[in-house]
Amino acid sequence: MSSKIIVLMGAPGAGKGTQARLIQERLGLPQISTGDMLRALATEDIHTTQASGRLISDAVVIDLVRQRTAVDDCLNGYVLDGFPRTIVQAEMLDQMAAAEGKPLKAILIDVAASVLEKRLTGRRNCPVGNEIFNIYFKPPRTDSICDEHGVPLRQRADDTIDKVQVRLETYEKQTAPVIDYYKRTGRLEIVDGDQETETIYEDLKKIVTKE
Ligand code: G5P
Ligand code: MG
Repeated sequence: MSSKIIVLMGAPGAGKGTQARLIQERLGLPQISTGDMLRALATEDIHTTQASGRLISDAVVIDLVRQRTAVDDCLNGYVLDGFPRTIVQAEMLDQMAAAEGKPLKAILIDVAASVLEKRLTGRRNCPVGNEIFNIYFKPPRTDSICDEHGVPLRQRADDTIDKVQVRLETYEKQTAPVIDYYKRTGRLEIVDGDQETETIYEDLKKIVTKE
C-alpha cells in the first residue's frame, strides 16, 4: 500500500474513532485524533471549549497536527480522525500533503442524524487505552468496566444531550463545507455508516488500500 493521507470525515458519533482504531490495528496506519489529543492536553481553556461543543482555534489544532505528523511512524501515511474541521484547516492540510508528497483521500462515514444521539449519549470510553464502548450498541462485558484494562469507563463531558446539539450545529456550519471542498476537488468517497461495524470497516479498507 503506497503512502497516503486518509481523512475520515463524519458527524459527531458517526464512528470515526471506532474505524480509525481498526485501521490502525489492522492496516498499521497511525490514528491521529485531534479530539483525543486535545482531551489529553487538558488545559483549562481547551477543556472548557471542548466541553461546550464548539471548536478549538485553527492555530492550536494545526500546530498539534504539524507536530504529530512529523513523527516517524507517519512516514508511510496516517489516518486523520476529526481533522480538518474548517476550510482553513483543509487548506493547510493540502499544503502539508503537497510538501510530504502524499496523495489525500477523504472518506465520509455517512450516518442518519436520527441515530447519532443514542450513539453519543450511550458512549463510554476507557481512560487508559481510549477503547470505545456504548451502553446500547457495544456494552462492556462487565457493567461500566473496560474489557481491556479493568478500570471504570468514563463519559465525555460533551456527550450530554444539550452539548450534542451544539456539536451537531457546529458540524453543519463549519465542517459540512469541508465535505463539499473535497467533493468539488474529486477526492471524496462515501461509506454507509449505518451498517455493522465490520461491514463499514471492509468498505473503508477497500478505499484505503486502493492505489
Ligand atoms: P472529537 O473527539 O473529534 P466528534 O464530535 O467529531 O469528537 P466523536 O464524538 O468522537 O466525534 P466518532 O469518533 O465519529 O465521534 O464516533 P465513535 O466514538 O467512533 O462512535 C460513537 C459511538 O457510536 C460509540 O459509542 C461507538 O461504540 C458507537 N458506534 C461506532 N460505530 C458504530 C457502528 O457501526 N454501529 C453502532 N450501532 N454503533 C457504533 O472532537 C471533540 C471536540 O474536540 C475539539 C472540538 O471542541 C470538538 O467538539 N476538536 C477540534 N476543534 C477544532 N478543530 C479540530 N480539528 C478539532 N478536533 C477536535
Ligand atoms: Mg472520536
